[in-house]
Amino acid sequence: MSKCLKFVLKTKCDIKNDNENLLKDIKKYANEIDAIFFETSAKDNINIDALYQSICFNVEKLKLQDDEAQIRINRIENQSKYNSSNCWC
Ligand SMILES: Nc1nc2c(ncn2[C@@H]2O[C@H](COP(=O)(O)OP(=O)(O)O)[C@@H](O)[C@H]2O)c(=O)[nH]1
Ligand SMILES: [Mg+2]
Repeated sequence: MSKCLKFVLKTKCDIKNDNENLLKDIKKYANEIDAIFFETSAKDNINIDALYQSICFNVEKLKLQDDEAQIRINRIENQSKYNSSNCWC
């Protein structure tokens, strides 16, 4: 099963924005699509490290989940092999 991580970024957050609802709407959207949200500024170096750390951390987490899922699949497959022949040989 292929999985993907989703990130929503409000970039250039150093720039003041008068639209008070904008941030709320972006966060709501991120939440709706199950994405991780960051406000970043390349210019002022805000949350750039945190963003990359989050990517690495969450990729590792996904890989671990995949490994655990594979172990469960192997267990089920081995179990059905045993059931069909009633023998391991
Ligand atoms: N104020 C501000 N300007 C930025 C930032 N990042 C990029 N820019 C400016 O946005 C313009 C487009 O740059 P680009 O690297 O293509 O960024 P993109 O707009 O995110 O694709 C350039 O004039 C950059 O100097 C930021 O974090 N803050
Ligand atoms: Mg660009």
